[in-house]
Amino acid sequence: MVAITTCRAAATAAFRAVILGAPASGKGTVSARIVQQFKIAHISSGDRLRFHVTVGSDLGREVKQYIDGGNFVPDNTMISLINEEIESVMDQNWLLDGFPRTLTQAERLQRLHPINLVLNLVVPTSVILDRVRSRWIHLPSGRVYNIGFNDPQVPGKDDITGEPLSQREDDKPEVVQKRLQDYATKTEPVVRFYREIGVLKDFRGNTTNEMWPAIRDCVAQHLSF
Ligand code: G5P
Ligand code: MG
Repeated sequence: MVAITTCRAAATAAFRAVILGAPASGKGTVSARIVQQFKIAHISSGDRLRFHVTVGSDLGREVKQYIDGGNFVPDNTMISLINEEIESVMDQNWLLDGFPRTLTQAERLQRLHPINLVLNLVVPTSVILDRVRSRWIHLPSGRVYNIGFNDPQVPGKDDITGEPLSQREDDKPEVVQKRLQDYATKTEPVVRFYREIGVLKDFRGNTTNEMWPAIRDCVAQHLSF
């Protein structure tokens, strides 16, 4: 399957982007490439939440049960966390990953910080189920590996720090099924919301590598405006 899209740049001053896609569709992987190539700020809601869980903050204690069970964290908690994160990078171009994922979150975000580009990753479910089985992450940084796709240099260790890698509680098969169902019922309305506004671009494929050239060109075109 080949990535297809046309990406027309919007006449906007700053890059205010969102990357959408089902669990394990490659949002984090694509975001890392965008950050590396275009030097923009990246805010991953899942990485921020897992960081709070790891350091044992009040927020981390509050959200751990939701994340481990594959349930959405309440909208108000998410909106205030992400709004704070956005405020800290308002002088830069930024990309949100994992937020918004309910219509309430999307509408609130659009009022606070209007989004002008949404990259929508569409990857078949069978591919996603294969990926989560082989995913390993470095919890403190959010760096992500996949056995056979982007292996760590030393098995089980993070490339940068040498610290141990772990598997996510919510990558257990039964939890992944629930996350995929929630995506279909609660996040597909967000896809429709952005499509109606006219800022959404679809990228379809089985691998990140085949989708990447079209995504890269789209971001470059948007940034050059
Ligand atoms: P997250 O962390 O936002 P998800 O479910 O949206 O979780 P996830 O699982 O982080 O998304 P991803 O970022 O889309 O997936 O994908 P990825 O990590 O880049 O890639 C998946 C794997 O595939 C990796 O191992 C990668 O190396 C590999 N891979 C990538 N491309 C390829 C390829 O081409 N080939 C192969 N073979 N492998 C590849 O949210 C987690 C939880 O936090 C809460 C919820 O509880 C949520 O479940 N949460 C929120 N709750 C409410 N509202 C919000 N806005 C929330 N945000 C987070
Ligand atoms: Mg991710």
